[in-house]
Amino acid sequence: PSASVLRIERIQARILDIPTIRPHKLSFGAIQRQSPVIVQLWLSDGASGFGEAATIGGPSWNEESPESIRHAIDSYLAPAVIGQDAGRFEQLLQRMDLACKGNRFAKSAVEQAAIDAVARSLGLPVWQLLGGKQRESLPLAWTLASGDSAKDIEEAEKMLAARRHRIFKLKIGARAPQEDVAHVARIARALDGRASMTVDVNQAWDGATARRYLPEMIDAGVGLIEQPVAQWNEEALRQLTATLPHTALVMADETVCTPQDAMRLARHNACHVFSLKIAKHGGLLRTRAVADVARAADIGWYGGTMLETSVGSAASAHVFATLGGTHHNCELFGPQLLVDDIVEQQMVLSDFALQLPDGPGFGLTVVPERLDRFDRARQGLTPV
Ligand code: MUC
Ligand code: MG
Repeated sequence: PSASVLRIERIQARILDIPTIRPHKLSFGAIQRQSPVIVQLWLSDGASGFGEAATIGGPSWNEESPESIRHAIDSYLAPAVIGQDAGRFEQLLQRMDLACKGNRFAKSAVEQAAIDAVARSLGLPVWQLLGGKQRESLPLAWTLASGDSAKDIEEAEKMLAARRHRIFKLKIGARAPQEDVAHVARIARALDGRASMTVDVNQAWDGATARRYLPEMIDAGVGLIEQPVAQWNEEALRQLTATLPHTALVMADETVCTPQDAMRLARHNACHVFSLKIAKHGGLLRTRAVADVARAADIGWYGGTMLETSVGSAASAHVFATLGGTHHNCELFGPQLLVDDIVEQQMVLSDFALQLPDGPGFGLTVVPERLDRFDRARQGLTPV
């Protein structure tokens, strides 16, 4: 073996608990804290890198939870990659796939940490290792999810005045659909053409409800509709994509995880846009694979989030910056929804857009004391 090979020496995964600045209400429940799993990975030359896997509400967004992620890493994924050449990213993914089915969030955190570590060791930004950047910034959406129209309008006005966000995603699906229509219409009227609006139903509706109520939301001004029906309900997604007014686009989120999911959706013309998320795809390389299917199928992409800290958000920003094709903005606002962060300096937000960091690795510096402060084992908290 060549002396320049960077071997993986050690991997540590810890669960942090960080409160949100306000309750964040989704169709399946409200969250008041995030519990990201932060992975640190050390190389034989002494360099180290970080990765992150965050879920929303334990295992209620999909099957993985902070506890399952840490368990998969400690018991199966770390043993599969320790001692291996960290720079062979695809081979690391294959070894992890052999050792462990599914568990893509967990694999994503390990892959991120390996890529960050190798990039730092080489003194290069991660976007450089992924093929080079095509953009310096990404327009950044904010999610209005207090559950209260007046509070949401006040929050949106503040964001507009501060020139932070003019794209708003509304979380709906918890209440009766008529109430959601009224809520969306109130916000749309108040913002009156000054912002664009997305609704995310997080799988709450059946096909009939979606067909009945989405046209009213589109009339009110909604331009992007995210995961209106259950993850499995591709037939309803397809019908909506074919029949809704052309002023709105249908976006798959929970339904599009693997490149094979992407192929199936593309073959059936089941959506206009994929929400890309490094966690659900299983890392940065798989995110690029899903984005490649999107581009080949004339499907657009949106830079999605699982409400990560700055570590996972920067990892996402790096891969999103390398993508071509039609993009529909990003929502990497996790750091702003949390009361505190684990890095020295967050990514810069200016003029309604997130600016891509340029330093080595993901371009941010993790503060070890902050990891300690939020570490679940030290805080003595229990799962959500
Ligand atoms: C989701 O399903 O998109 C992203 C933003 C937000 O508010 O919730 C998430 C999850
Ligand atoms: Mg979503």
